[in-house]
Amino acid sequence: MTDIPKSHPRYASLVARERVAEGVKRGYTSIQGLIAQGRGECFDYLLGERTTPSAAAAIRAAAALLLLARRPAISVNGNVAALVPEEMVTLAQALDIPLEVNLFHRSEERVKRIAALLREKGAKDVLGEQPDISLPGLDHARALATRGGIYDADVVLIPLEDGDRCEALLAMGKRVIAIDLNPLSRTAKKATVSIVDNILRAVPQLTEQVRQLSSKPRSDLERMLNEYDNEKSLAQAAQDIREHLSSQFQQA
Ligand code: PTJ
Repeated sequence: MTDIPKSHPRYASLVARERVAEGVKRGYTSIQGLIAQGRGECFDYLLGERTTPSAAAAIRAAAALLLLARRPAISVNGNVAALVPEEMVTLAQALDIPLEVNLFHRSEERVKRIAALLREKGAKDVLGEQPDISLPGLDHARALATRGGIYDADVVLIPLEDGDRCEALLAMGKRVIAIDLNPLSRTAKKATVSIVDNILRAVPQLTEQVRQLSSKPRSDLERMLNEYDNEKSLAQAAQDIREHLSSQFQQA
C-alpha cells in the first residue's frame, strides 16, 4: 500500500481508498468496487466527513432493531471486506450471528477469499460459499442466499449496495438496515433504517450501541425504533449536505 503520512489532511479518505485498491489486488473487491468507493467518497465529502446527529440516531435505531430481531444476519460484499473486515467480525460476535458473503459481481474465487479473510479475522460462522436457495424476484447473483443465514433472517444488514435486493428482502417480510453514504440511493430510500455515514465510522459505533443497548428491556428498544422515521432521517441528511455546503462557501 502507498505509505500515507498521518499528517496528510485527507489521511482517512486516502487510507480508505488504499484499502479498496488493496482489496482489488488481493481478490476481495471487484474492479467496480473502486467506482462505488468513489461515489461514497463524494457523498462523504458533501456531508463533511462526519457522523451527523441524524446518522447517530439511525445507528441507535439500527442497534435496537438488531437486538429486537429473532434472527438477524449481516451481508458482506467486496467493498465491505476491504474496508471493515475486523469491525464486521466484532459486530457479528457482539450479536452472536453469522456473516454471509453475498456478491453482485459474483465469482466463486472472490466468495472464497472473502470468507477466508473473515475467518482469519476471527469469524466463527461464515456463510455464502454454498448458497442453497434464491431470494424470489431477483435474477442476478445477489439473489443467492443460504438457509440459516440471510434467507431465514427477519432483519438483514446490507451495507454498501444500491439495488433491488433491499426491495426483495422487504417483500419477503424482512426488515432491512442499510449503510449508504448516498441518501438518494434506492436502497437508502427503501430500507427500514438507513445509516447515511461512512461504513468506517458507522460499524464501530453500531457495535458500541449494540453493547450499550443490550441490557435494555425490549419495550425501550421498541420505543426507540418506533420513534425513528427513515424518510425524515434521509431528508435530514439532505439538509446536512446543504448546510455543510453553505458553511463552506460562507468561509471562503
Ligand atoms: O462485491 P460486490 O460484487 O457485491 O460489489 C459491491 C459493489 C459496492 C461494487 C456493488 O454493491 C455496487 O455496485 O454498489 P453500488 O450500486 O455502487 O452502491 C454502493 C453504495 O454504497 C453507493 O450508494 C455508495 O454511495 C455507497 N458507498 C460507497 N462507499 C461507501 C458507501 N457508503 C458508506 N461507506 C462507504 N465507504
